[in-house]
Amino acid sequence: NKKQTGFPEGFLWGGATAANQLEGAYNVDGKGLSIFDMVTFVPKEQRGNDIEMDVKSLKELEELLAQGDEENFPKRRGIDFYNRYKEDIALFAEMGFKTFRMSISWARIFPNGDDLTPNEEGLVFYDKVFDELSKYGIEPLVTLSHYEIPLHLVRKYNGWTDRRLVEFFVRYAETVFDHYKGKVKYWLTFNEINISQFSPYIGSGILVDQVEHVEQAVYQALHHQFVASARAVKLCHEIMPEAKIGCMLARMEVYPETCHPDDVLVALEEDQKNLFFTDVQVRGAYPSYMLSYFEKNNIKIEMLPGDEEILLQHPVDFLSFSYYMTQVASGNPDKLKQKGNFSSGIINPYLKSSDWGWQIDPKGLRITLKKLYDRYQVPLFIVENGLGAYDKVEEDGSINDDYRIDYHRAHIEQMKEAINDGVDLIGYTSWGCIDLISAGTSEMSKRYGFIYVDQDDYGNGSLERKKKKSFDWYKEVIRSNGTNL
Ligand code: P53
Repeated sequence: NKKQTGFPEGFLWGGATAANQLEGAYNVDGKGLSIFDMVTFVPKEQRGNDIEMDVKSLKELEELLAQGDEENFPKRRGIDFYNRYKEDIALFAEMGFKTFRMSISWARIFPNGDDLTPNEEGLVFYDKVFDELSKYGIEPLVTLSHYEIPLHLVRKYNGWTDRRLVEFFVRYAETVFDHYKGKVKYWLTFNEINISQFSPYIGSGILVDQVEHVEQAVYQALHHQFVASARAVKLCHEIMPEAKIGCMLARMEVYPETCHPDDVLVALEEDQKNLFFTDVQVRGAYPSYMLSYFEKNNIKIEMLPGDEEILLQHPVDFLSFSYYMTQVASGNPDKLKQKGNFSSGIINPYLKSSDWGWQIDPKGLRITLKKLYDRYQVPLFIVENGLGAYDKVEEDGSINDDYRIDYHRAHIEQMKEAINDGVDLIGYTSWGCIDLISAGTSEMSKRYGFIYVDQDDYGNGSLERKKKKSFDWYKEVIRSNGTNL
């Protein structure tokens, strides 16, 4: 009954990225197109919301395909990690990273998604990356699917609405488990599996004009992902008994706007809509509140015999999540129509916002850690957290990102409190440890890194890497295992 005080020995400090946001080389060495290769940069003035990433119709998709240039599609160029991974990994090693979160681009391994055999050149690329990480003793943490559905699966099957995607994904998972066993010990199945609730295209490869009832299609697609994820968990354990595999949730902690019971009830229900995913993936079954929601909203999930067993028998080993902000809910429906913080219409008056309107809430991280641990009692892993901000390069070349240091310090302090309160937290990988293309807006100027990358929103720049002030700060955090903040 020994109680943990402060960060445990072996805590997995590091940084997080995704293939589609940093690799570039989108059509090189046999890689197929993936969903994010089709998303264009929209300047701030023309953007409706803070996430603008869905392709909504087949017609739109065909028009984008016909454009065929790189300029408007920042995710196609990324930050050229494909060619610069050695230099970048050396910088991560200099910061003392214990772990590096990255994703394998599904379309590099199976260019169409439904191919029968993998693309060897794709496999070779990640071998080189894992070998480079291993030189420095950095453990890779690998996401199998981070918004990187092969585009062919969208055009031919309308994404995850089609049950056949389960087999394609399982083939992909088995291929990479077999190939990289011994090199990768930590795996995640689907990044932010709940994102389909906001973005059917990015989360599930669904073109909404191709379906009659969007919510029905989304939850059916999610069922297929749950089954695919559980089968990947099973395979992972069979092929690599020493490996650990987790789920990944974009955690949306929801506060009631007031203590009015109507507000509290709506906040609870919003929270359930978010925790539904981990209820399935950690507890292994659909929760009754969701079955009731399906009934009320005329959603019918088609399950095959054996689906419920596979979910129950193969829950994940740990729960990972991204944490950027909290939400506010109200029982008054009019309030939700206002434009406010991310998905909800209401701004929390007690919190400051980032330049993108994401409300900064370090204590909310502690609340969420405690809530998740109470509910699930499995190890937790924060695999994304960070501040998207404009950075300024001074005349002497320095980048003084004290705001970023303050953000991470405040969150890490709350993580420490949560550990002291008894939460089993195994790691922290800060998002975009090197500047990369924004998922939501395809901007380069929304920067998260400890390492600056010289490139603008239009792809101009030398791609030179520079250490920001936060680089040395984070290095000391890791060296002191979270003691010197
Ligand atoms: P960007 C929305 C809300 C919370 C997390 O996002 C989100 C999104 C999508 O924008 O995505 C995660 O780049 C995602 C990363 C992404 C990161 O948050 O829009 O897993 O791929 O880059 C930050 O600022």
